[in-house]
Amino acid sequence: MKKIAMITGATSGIGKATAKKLAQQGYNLILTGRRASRLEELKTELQNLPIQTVTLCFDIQVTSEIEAALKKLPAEWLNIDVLVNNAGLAAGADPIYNGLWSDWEQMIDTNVKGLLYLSKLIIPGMMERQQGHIINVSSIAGKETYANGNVYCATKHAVEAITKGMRIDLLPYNIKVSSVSPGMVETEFSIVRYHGDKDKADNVYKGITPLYAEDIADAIEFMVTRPAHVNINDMLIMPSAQASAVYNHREE
Ligand code: NDP
Ligand code: 8X3
Repeated sequence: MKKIAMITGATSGIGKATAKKLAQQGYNLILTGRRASRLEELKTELQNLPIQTVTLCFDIQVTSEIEAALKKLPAEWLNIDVLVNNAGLAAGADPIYNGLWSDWEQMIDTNVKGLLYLSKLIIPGMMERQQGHIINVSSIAGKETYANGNVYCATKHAVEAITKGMRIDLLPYNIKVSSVSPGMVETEFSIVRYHGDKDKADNVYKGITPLYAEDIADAIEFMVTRPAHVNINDMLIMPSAQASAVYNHREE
């Protein structure tokens, strides 16, 4: 019987790259995101591999959407072995006195509340089966705070605390809890952060070789392929040209 991995935010970036890696590892996949056409494209891309893929289209900010999507899953698909809580975003990069309520709400509702809602629905099945692995995608922003990062950093600091809390509470149930904490990864992240301003987004990676989504997918693949007695608590992964959230070395 193949293992099942659910990956949130699989329509782009780290989630999409992780889906491809775990497909190569032989996992059956539940792929989620809001953009249905992207989910279907990825499903088609994976169709030649000897795995099965189910797509669930929902906004992780909306509990009723999550519940309705999970209700559509056939019972055997509810035996989720690996949950990768990846869906997330930064919205805006403004000093605290200029931030938009709507950006703050979107980040908190997605990165914190969405991760919690979905996890709460998946964890009981893992507890019943006494088996599971949850991987939360955090960030260097979960460990450091930088200018204009205020609320995004707060959400990722929350992810760090939730990860540690989950690990403690799920200890008796043989459920591993890990996090992966990347520095700069070139995905759609900065385009989303700057509300579609491609020039601003390109500037983020100017003069630097950033991480690519596949680098983080590699780390997640490593985590899920450790023996049963080994848990990788956290991996902090940076581009070689980035020493911290604020120190970068850029070529002219
Ligand atoms: P992308 O923008 O490329 O991907 C984000 C994914 O999250 C998309 O698949 C998107 O799907 C999904 N998503 C966003 N909002 C929602 C929502 N409301 N409901 C459901 N799905 C949602 O960025 P990344 O791949 O870079 O980001 C993935 C994770 O990695 C995020 O948690 C981010 O904070 C974290 N991270 C990113 C870093 C970077 O530099 N890129 C560094 C450190 C951490 P859709 O729009 O289709 O709903
Ligand atoms: C995304 C990376 O540097 O914007 O989490 O915090 S950063």
